[in-house]
Amino acid sequence: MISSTKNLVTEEQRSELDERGFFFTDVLFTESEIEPVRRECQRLYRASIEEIPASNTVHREKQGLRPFLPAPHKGSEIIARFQRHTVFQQLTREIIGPDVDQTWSQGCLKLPDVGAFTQFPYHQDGKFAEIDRLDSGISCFIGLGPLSPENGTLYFAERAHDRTLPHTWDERLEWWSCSVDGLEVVPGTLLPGQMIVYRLMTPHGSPPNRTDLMREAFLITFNVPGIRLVETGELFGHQQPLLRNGLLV
Ligand SMILES: O=C(O)CCC(=O)C(=O)O
Repeated sequence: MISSTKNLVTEEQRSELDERGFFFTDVLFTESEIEPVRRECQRLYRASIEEIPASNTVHREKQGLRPFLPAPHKGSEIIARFQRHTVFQQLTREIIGPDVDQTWSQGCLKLPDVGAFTQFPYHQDGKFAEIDRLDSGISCFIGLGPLSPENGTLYFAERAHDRTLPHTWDERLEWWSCSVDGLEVVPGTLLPGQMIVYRLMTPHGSPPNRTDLMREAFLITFNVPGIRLVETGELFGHQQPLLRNGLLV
């Protein structure tokens, strides 16, 4: 249970975020909070496949195996409510400050693997979207079900979030890829309702799902308001206000 007077982030977790680029939380969401989000991600996943014309078999197959489910709050009131949960308010107030926007979110489902297509090469999110405030944001990778190396959970590379690593484009996986040789990597083994909080430049990637069951996770990113793309100066991401002056908007 989260109390508004006690800090959610311990001194040790704060140091880990600064030094390693990530920290693990306890289980912070109950089963009755996580299960509806899990079911909504499943519904949005099925709907996303139906939206692809039957003639586009390649796209349908890719979306079926390694779905891209951005901005799930737009299609689900339940997820929209979850994204404003007290845990996110308290966490971001303590790490980012009194003014916070939700800048990104996505359902992260991964089907039992075919052809090693369900892996994600190591990358830094700043490579996908170079924004002007890479230093102040955080992402939360949350277990909607159990997450393990076997089912393709995310791994995080330590102590590299203070620099930009060279990336190359992986044509087959359609993803940026960087080397983490020489870095310590840690698997995000999580229980449902537990999460890893990491910096936007923390290198992360995941192996294929080698189990017979779907891997179910959720990703949400927060930052100060008014984040812009460096190249164009355009506002970036969802721009969903969460906190102003420390209070829920
Ligand atoms: O779902 C995954 O395992 C990886 C997702 C990811 O790294 C990303 O979207 O940046």
